[in-house]
Amino acid sequence: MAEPESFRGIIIKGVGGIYTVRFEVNGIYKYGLCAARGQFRLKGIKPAIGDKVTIIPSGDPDVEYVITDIADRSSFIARPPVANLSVMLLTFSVTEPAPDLTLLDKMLLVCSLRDIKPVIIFTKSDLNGSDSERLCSVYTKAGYEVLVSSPQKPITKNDLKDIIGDGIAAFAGPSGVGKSTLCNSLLGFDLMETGEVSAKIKRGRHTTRHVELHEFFDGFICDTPGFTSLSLEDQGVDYRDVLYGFPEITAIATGCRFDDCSHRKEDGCVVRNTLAEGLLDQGRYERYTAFYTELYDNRNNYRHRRKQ
Ligand SMILES: Nc1nc2c(ncn2[C@@H]2O[C@H](COP(=O)(O)OP(=O)(O)OP(=O)(O)O)[C@@H](O)[C@H]2O)c(=O)[nH]1
Ligand SMILES: [Mg+2]
Ligand SMILES: [Zn+2]
Repeated sequence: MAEPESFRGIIIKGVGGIYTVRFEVNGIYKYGLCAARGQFRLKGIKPAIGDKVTIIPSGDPDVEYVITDIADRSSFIARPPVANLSVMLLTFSVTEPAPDLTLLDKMLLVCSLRDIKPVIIFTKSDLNGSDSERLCSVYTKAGYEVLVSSPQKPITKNDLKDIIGDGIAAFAGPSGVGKSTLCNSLLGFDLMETGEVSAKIKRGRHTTRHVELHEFFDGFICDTPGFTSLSLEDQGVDYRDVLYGFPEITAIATGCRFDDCSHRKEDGCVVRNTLAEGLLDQGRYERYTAFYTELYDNRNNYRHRRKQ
């Protein structure tokens, strides 16, 4: 029997176990509804938005294809639930709600460990210009790419074109910071042609519930639901990895007297000297030590429990 015709594509949407896959036939994009083979469920694998998949015709006129293979993921984090993310647009408002910098720094750390490029977007700079400048300066000095957005000067497609390239980018951050507002305004040009713009704006005023990839130049962007907390322990972060989320501390730590200096209380610690001289942001340092201490203590609790 001849092998069935197969296509390789990407999952851009999933509703109730039916996935929309974009695939290419003779240089033209096609979109097909797909079911997943039962074998994935048996193996405990759930297809996710962003997954690169192989599909074959199913013979069912309603759901025309079946997903037969899911390629290994370059990254996957539960929040946002998108596979193969290459860029996280970490969106935080400078006020209303006040920025949760602990959450931001945790997400920067997780991005670094998962090889996802972080880009920080501070929104609502119209409501507090001085805080916006201060935050922008702290994170730029730490070595991150930072964009600032307001209704008067929103982020444009060109600001993100090269950053995203042919990758997948997701807006991620707390609820109410303006992720949907930004995502919709970036997609607005395309939507206006199809007359969907008013529907999109309406949805932007409501809490986002579902995730869908939208074509953006050669890549994709997606909006995601807001979230308020992230556990570094659940993300499998080790206390020895915390510095990966603090490149500005890593850069000066090479001068410390002890190779395994934790930069909390050791003698000859260049990091603490730099802090005392006012050349390191106090908040960033405090969050570094808080993450380190929490993960270090949890590790000890875990060992203790295991011994009993
Ligand atoms: N003043 C001001 N308001 C903004 C800005 N960006 C968004 N908003 C408003 O903030 C509110 C929340 O915006 P959304 O885009 O729905 O926020 P979200 O991050 O998508 O929220 P969730 O979907 O719940 O995660 C809306 O009323 C927006 O109009 C901004 O730059 N300045
Ligand atoms: Mg939203
Ligand atoms: Zn040190």
